[in-house]
Amino acid sequence: MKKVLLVNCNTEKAPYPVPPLGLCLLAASLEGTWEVSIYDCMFDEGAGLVDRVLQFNPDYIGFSIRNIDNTTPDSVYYVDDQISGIIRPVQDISPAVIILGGSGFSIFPEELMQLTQADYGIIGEAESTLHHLLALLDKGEEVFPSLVVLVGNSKIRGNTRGSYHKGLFSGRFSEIDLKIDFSPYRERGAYSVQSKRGCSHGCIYCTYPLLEGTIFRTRKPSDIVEEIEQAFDRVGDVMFEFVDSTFNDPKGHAEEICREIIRRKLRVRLRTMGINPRNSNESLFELMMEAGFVQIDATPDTASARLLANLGKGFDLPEVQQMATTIKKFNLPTMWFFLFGSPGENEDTFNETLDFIDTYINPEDLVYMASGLRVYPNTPLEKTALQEKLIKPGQSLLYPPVFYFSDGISRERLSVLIKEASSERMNCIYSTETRPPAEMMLEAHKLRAEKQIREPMFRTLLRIRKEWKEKGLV
Ligand code: B12
Repeated sequence: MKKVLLVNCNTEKAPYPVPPLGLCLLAASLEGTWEVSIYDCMFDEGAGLVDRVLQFNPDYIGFSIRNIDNTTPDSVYYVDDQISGIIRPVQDISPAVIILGGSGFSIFPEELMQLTQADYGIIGEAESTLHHLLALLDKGEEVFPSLVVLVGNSKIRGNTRGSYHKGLFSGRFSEIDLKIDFSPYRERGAYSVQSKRGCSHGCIYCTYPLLEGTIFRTRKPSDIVEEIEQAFDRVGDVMFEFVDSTFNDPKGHAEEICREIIRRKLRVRLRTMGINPRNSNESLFELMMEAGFVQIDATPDTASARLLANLGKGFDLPEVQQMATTIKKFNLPTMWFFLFGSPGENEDTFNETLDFIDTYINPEDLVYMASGLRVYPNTPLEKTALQEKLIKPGQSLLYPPVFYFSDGISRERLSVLIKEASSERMNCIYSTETRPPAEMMLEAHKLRAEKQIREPMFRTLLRIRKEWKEKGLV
């Protein structure tokens, strides 16, 4: 049996370390046909990787490139370190066939093929494509031309980008904790679960439809909950996190998942990223609370009716207001995300969003305020950036990253306004404040341990921040 080593190149620990769900799913789809092993660089930055390669002697090595940069104008750029610290040292000592993939790779495949000189790359989800590619390589066959594969020298062969996003994905269980050492993720991280793929929304800056396809492809709620139950039986009390583009799309699926969790009487803690205001109502939140949701993210980006339309969010202001009212009513801990500077932003629209924050958001909830929209290839925002001559035709957007700012308000003025707003409001954080100070973190851990506090960390931190501000300590 030939051997495959899958390498997680991601070492970013903020806002918390995320386990390599995609690699675990790939391993699940290859096991049985190949001997598969995963090397996770998250906690040793790849220090033991070369030794592992020498010992395991794989025929194929797949590198997962998830993060390119942290998408803020004062960017952290991850690519150079991943190439020089992780990929290159392996290429120097191993004759194995090198294959790239992952979400970051899929956004910038041509550039990353060129920078790494890898043998193959697969754009997008890869369970069946990687299986197919390895089978052909095993047989020494010429690579099937309709595969979504990039062949060396960044020449694209049979690039059918997007067309493979139609069928259901295999939906195998990731069994993350059986494939990697999950223990370091337990404390701050979460056990990732995917309930669907695809996103049929059209937010102008977003890569999700390009990465996952534009059609929601849902897994059976009973499978999803079975996966959670089995993982819970093995790992015990840990936060389970849905990593879907939006949790409550298509309408009704999230409700079915919650009902299944309730039916099985699981006592799990759950959190999720995006909730679509359009499909949210009191009965959804009631079910989510009963199922075990202890934290959600809300990402309307703006509370200006005009900007919601400009951004192509697919929901309107009354729907955001109604969702916020429901969240407050249920006191469901929520991290809110606002993104300033989008097309049409000016001081009036900025103030509309601030009014919304003051009127609708629970002051115990965190409001994250960022500015500047990262321009990604093949998005509507890229077209706008071209029309407005922010970028040139053919310009690579990998590095340096390009950020879009509305010409209705200067970047500097926006920064001043956000700074003011976040210093006047205890729960608002400017995105440049990436991590809480170490002493505050320590205090929060102490308090939580002493008082057995189970609320989300951000609420504890916000309380300490408020106390310290009142005492003039920050
Ligand atoms: C959920 C999510 C989060 C959650 C993660 C929660 C969790 N428990 O995992 C949170 C909110 C915490 C988060 C944080 C961040 N995220 Co995020 N996140 C996502 C999201 C929506 C889904 C990721 C996911 O789990 N997908 C499901 C798995 C199954 O898919 P996958 O990993 O992509 O794997 C498949 C394929 O890529 C491929 N594949 C993967 N590896 C390999 C390897 C090989 C060899 C091959 C052939 C194929 C292959 O096959 C897999 C199976 O089909 C993506 C966008 C998206 N729609 O993909 C952004 C995304 C990955 N995040 C992104 C970023 C930037 C970040 C942050 C840096 C943001 C910040 N400023 O803090 C942080 C970094 C966190 C960290 N520690 O690394 C970017 C990365 C690209 C970029 N611009 O750099 C993305 C793509 C969004 C975007 N802006 O375009 N994120």
